[in-house]
Amino acid sequence: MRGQATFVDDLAPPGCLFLCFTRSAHAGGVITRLDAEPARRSADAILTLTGAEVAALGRTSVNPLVPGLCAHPAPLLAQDRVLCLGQPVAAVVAQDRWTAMDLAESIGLEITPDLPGPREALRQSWSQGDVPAAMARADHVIAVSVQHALLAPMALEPRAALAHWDEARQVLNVWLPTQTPHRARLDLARILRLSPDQVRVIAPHVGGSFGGKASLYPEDAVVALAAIRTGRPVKWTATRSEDFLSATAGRGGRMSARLGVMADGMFMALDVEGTFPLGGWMPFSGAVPARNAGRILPGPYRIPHVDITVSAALTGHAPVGIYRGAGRPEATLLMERLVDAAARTINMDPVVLRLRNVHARTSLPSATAAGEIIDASDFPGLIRALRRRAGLSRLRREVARLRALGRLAGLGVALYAEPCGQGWESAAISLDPSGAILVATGSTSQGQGRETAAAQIAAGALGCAEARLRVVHGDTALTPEGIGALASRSTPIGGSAIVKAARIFLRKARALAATTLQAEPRSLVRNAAGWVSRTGAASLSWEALAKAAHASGVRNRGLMTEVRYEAKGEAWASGAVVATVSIDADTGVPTVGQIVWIDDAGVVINPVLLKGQLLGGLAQGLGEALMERLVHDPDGQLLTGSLMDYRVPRAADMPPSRIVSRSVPSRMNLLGAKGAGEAGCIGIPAAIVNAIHDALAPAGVSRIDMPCTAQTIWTALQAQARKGEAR
Ligand code: SMO
Repeated sequence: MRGQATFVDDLAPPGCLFLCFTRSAHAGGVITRLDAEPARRSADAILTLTGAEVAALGRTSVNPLVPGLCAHPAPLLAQDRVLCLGQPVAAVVAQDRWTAMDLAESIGLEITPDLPGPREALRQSWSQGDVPAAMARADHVIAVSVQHALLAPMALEPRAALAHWDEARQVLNVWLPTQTPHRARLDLARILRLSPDQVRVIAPHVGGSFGGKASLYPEDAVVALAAIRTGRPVKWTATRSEDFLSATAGRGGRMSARLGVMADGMFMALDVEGTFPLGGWMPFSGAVPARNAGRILPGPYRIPHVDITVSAALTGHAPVGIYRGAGRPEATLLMERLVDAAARTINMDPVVLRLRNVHARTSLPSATAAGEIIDASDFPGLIRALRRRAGLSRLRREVARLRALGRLAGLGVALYAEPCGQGWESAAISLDPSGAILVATGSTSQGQGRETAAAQIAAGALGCAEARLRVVHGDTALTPEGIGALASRSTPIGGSAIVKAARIFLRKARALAATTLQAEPRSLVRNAAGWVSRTGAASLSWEALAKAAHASGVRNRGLMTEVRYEAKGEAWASGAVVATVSIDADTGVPTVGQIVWIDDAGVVINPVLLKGQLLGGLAQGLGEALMERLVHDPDGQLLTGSLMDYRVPRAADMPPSRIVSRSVPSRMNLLGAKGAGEAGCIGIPAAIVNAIHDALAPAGVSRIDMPCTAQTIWTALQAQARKGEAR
């Protein structure tokens, strides 16, 4: 940790101006007065923009992922009415951020509140078999309903944008902390009516994203427009409060399900209804959480009859987008709550019940009832490993001991299956004149160490030292058009693209080396320095090959290799988690005793980076389970607009945890890798919440929604105690 990273806010080009937004203080309504004159008249305001100035420009974009989806993109600034709390209504550019803030506050804004109520924008269903008949045949029908809190993705670095119009070249340069620079470039070009060639997006060091920086924000485009209009560099950095108010949130869905179970524990039928909030407009990936929550059910379990429906509706708060896990935590928590509730009903060990219903290792890859193909995975192996490695029976004895002492203690198990790494990614490899090998990836780094993993993957595939490699990423001018870092896809897909490019590059390099050495291509082998003939008589270093290639005058003499790699299918990561919890009966304070987690991320590239990803996800999963919640009052006002009110986990909150890798290689990509970044947010909350329900079951409490705070638990305990007294 050296403090030497350069984030967007650290960039301060000469003459840089600052932009601030005037935002809606209402969760919806009609703009009855917008008076920007105080700012326009001020000598300090270099530019003032309102909805009128941007009306003719484009809007943000929405991925039409779900058939029949009704897209609600955002205008750059509110037009006539505000769509949600925090929506930007006007922008002012000044010499410095404090002046810009004062000027933004000087703008007169009156809104007649009008909260339209939820309006459905998408709906999707998956169906197989005959659910009503199977439910009728089932010995038990278990019902579970889960309400997810709305969460803040909470990257350490808030949103920011810096833009500069290069008048001489007629190019717009935009520095954005983004997960998807190429998509941002295309969006900006379309919105601002420029050709994509005229836009360059650069993501410098990014201080975490977690889905919150996956889609272009209207603010980003306003900053770019201001740069074009002023001819000066213009920067905006969101305050933490601004991010709470107007950056995309995550989760917030309600999942209700019925599971039909036979007396011997076999799952027969699953019936699910999920409803998700969208906020006031839809970011690019707005449909993803609802769609993922539906399509990955029933997760690791074989269930012959399923009916799954998810829908999402516009609401009056900040837009909801993907957040670490994006629908998978919702599907997983639902299934794992159902399985535990079923185990309680039929009085069976929840671990045995899981073993009875999971897909067998030998039957995978295969299709789920929802029509998705689960990658090679070993669910029974994960459960057995959990039993062994976690010492499940020892943990259970400990819980029993605490219960015998009259304490509230519980143990929760969760199993998850997590599709990740779908679609394509790009990579380009070239040899520069010095003999260095440039590896450009369409994927980007958000601080999770992509550069390191990419270098390792390239060095392995090229058979050369990492010192020879230079990894280029996050700059649309220097990397081939790509997707970016999201959906746990960077290693499985982005990494495989590098492998594919490396194979082609090596073939071309071998041919060129053979020509240069006047040898047969097949007589050459690679070593760390370059190429050498099998007899050892002739050799050509990468430096010499670079000279030969560049002397020819043709760019790299054809060595430059650019590929798009498309995965065969989705890599499904999976895992099993056990958590123990004790609860203080007087205060409701829950304490996680320990977590043991067996994770299958497929072939592991870098164990240190993997551990970082898993631990980070564990922390955010813990926050979701126990602490985090964005709260709005009935008028739609945000009550948790700062870190004083929105509780994120801190180092001291981390429970003792053990993470064990147990890899089954993916069959879906060249590396055999699966995703890892989101796993912690998927498996950890389900295990903790199951442990809390296990602890509270003896007290008669059967439903606690996340975050399972002391207050929520205490209130539920009190309600049960009153019920007991009434009897
Ligand atoms: S929630 Mo992620 O950045 O796909």
